[in-house]
Amino acid sequence: MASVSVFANISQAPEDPILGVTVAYNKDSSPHKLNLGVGAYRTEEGKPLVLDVVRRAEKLLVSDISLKKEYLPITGLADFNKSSAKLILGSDSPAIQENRVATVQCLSGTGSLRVGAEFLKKHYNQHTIYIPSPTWGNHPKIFMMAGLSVKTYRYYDPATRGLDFEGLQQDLSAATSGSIVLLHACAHNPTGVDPTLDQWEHIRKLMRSKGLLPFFDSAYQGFASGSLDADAQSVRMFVADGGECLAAQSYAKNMGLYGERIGALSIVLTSADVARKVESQLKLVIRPMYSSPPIHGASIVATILNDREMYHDWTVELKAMADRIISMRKQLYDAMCAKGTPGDWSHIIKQIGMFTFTGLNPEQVAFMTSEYHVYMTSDGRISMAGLSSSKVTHLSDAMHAAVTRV
Ligand code: KET
Repeated sequence: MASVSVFANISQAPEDPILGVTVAYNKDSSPHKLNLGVGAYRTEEGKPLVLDVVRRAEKLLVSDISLKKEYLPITGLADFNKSSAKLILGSDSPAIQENRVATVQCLSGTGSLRVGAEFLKKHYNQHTIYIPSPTWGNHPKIFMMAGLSVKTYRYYDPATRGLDFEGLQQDLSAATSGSIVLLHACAHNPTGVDPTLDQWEHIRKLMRSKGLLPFFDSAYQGFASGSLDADAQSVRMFVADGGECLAAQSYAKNMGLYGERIGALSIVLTSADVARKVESQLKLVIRPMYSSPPIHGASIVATILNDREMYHDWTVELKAMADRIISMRKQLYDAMCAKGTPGDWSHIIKQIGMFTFTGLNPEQVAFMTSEYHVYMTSDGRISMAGLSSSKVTHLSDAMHAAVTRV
């Protein structure tokens, strides 16, 4: 047999800008190494966390011998879909009561975005999607791979380290009518900057007046404010006006179910008749991609969402995660102030959600990694959820050195 591969000319692909940070971290043998790359929650001891309520749900599932491992329907577990729609739209949502929502279980947030994108490419008359600048690095790739054309709208102003509300409004006003607009439901990644409710209302009016189609990415519900309802307000404002929208939900972060790959896509429509037809078409999108979704994660989520006591216990654990992140912000900010590091670091406590968008440049990030074994994405984003009290001094030392020496 010939020893030359038919793939001999293939080129080595670069690591993923976010998940590749963990690959590099794993190769580092330093005892001081710190992974602030991927947005994954760690305890004060720096350990991954499986929520207590998730363990309880899993015990119930394992001991229930009536449960089978049969294929789920193409659309997923019905109980899961219903509860997921209620979680994002509100339990009293008229759209749900009127059967105007088509919900399908998907492979976490990413899979939900991809299924939504494939559906839009096939059935929507506009193929341009506007995403914020900056945004989660996988967004442009997901939408491009689905065949949509990706444009950006201004979102973040580095000068104020806040929302570029003027730029956002100008860009959305200039968008072709009917275009799709990707919106982060809360806890914008990577900037940690969200519009106020008042600004959301302006965005809603502007988008509706131009017939722009909202596609919400909700990967951090509960992580921005600690409240599931407060973090869904942006989506609910758009649904309350009776108009249509899409929402991709992930349970990776808020239930700590990262590797279970569990999420949902909901499409809110104007009538039950259209919702039924949309659901039938979503099945045709899903079936040739992965046939039907996995059962375990959906069963965990459905168990928790459908049991009053477990649901309550989840909200308590979620709030505790959100609070620990807020406490990390305060500790890091205090440490930077105590050192007198040049610059204004108040954005560390003003930004919300899992990340701080530090403003550090790629050279400073590279320096922190090589000299201090601190791993983070090259855009200067740090996952506050990966930090713990015992590591704050190390991180602030690294940041101080980067700012004063690079
Ligand atoms: N949307 C946003 C905004 C997001 O930050 C992530 C994940 C996802 C969707 C998808 O998550 P999923 O695990 O498919 O439910 N973000 C983190 C992890 C990653 O990049 O995959 C991150 O930014 O670190």
